[in-house]
Amino acid sequence: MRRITLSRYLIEEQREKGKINADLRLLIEVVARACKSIAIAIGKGGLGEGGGILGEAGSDNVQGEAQKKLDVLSNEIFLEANEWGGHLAGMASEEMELPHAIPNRYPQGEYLLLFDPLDGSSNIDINVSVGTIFSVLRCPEGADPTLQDAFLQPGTAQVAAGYAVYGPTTLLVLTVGDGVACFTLDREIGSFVLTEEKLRIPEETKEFAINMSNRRFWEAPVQRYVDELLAGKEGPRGKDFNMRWVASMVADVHRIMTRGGIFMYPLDSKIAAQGGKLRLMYEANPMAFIVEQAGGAATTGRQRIMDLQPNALHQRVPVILGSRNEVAVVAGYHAQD
Ligand code: AHM
Ligand code: MG
Repeated sequence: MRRITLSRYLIEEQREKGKINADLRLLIEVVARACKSIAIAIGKGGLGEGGGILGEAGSDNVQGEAQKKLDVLSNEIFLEANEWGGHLAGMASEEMELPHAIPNRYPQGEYLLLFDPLDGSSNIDINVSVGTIFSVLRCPEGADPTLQDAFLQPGTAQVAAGYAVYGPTTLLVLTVGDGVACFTLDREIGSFVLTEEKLRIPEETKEFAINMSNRRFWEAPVQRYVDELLAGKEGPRGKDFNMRWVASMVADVHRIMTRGGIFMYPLDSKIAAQGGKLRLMYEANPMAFIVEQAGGAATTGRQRIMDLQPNALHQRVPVILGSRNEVAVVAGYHAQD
């Protein structure tokens, strides 16, 4: 069997398909290398001095959430890896209030990189899958990449997006707008190797993912939709549904990429003032790009996620994504509301 490493895949996307240029190829390779370093750090767990890299960092991030040592470390790994290559104009991270300027001593490139270095970090201490999510935009001509305005582009402007899942195996799932490919980290040779060339999300599903403890705070269309799923065979949907919730978006989305399903973090009255739970630029947009490239759909309930015009770097939005037909049912209930 032909063994295709990430490097070879990217070279083919560049040379044969003309989908990416050399700078974007370098960018993705550097991101993949950073993900490998994060995978190694996570694998060390509680080993080492002072309980290793598990536990609290003793600081809060820009959203006022307590940071874990691994949140801080993963963020540093991403910044350091991506500063010097000359492919980036700037970076923005879920963990930092403001965009990170590329130091003057390095050349600047045309791309902007946005990332959530360690998503689902409340799962670190219980040894459940966590992940990294990233999104790539072009820096608009004349824009200042040290200011957030340069980054406030709709999801449709993304040129690449991906996530790494740090689970029993480390996976990298990637789109450059040419379908979605999945790579598995071969730990013996230290390379990501192509294991799935064109991921497709089944249009139909019998599985849903939502944090049910928020049920009483949801809006009416989401309550109606989930109630109908729970009613099973005897209800209006006429079939039984199964529920899964890892509470790690990357793990939940990866399950949907693999066997279908619908993932929802809708608006609820507790978080209405902040617009939702998940971040548009670091979570919703990259996942929406990946899901759509695999034949699925992603909406806030009222609007396609990738069409949203962002108004702030750390903006939060409702997220409903996955198997296309199920997402259409929920969007339909919102339209009737
Ligand atoms: P984080 O970026 O602070 O880790 O938060 C995002 C995570 C998602 O991975 C996950 O889907 C969600 O928060 C879980 O939320 P909850 O704990 O409310 O179920
Ligand atoms: Mg996150």
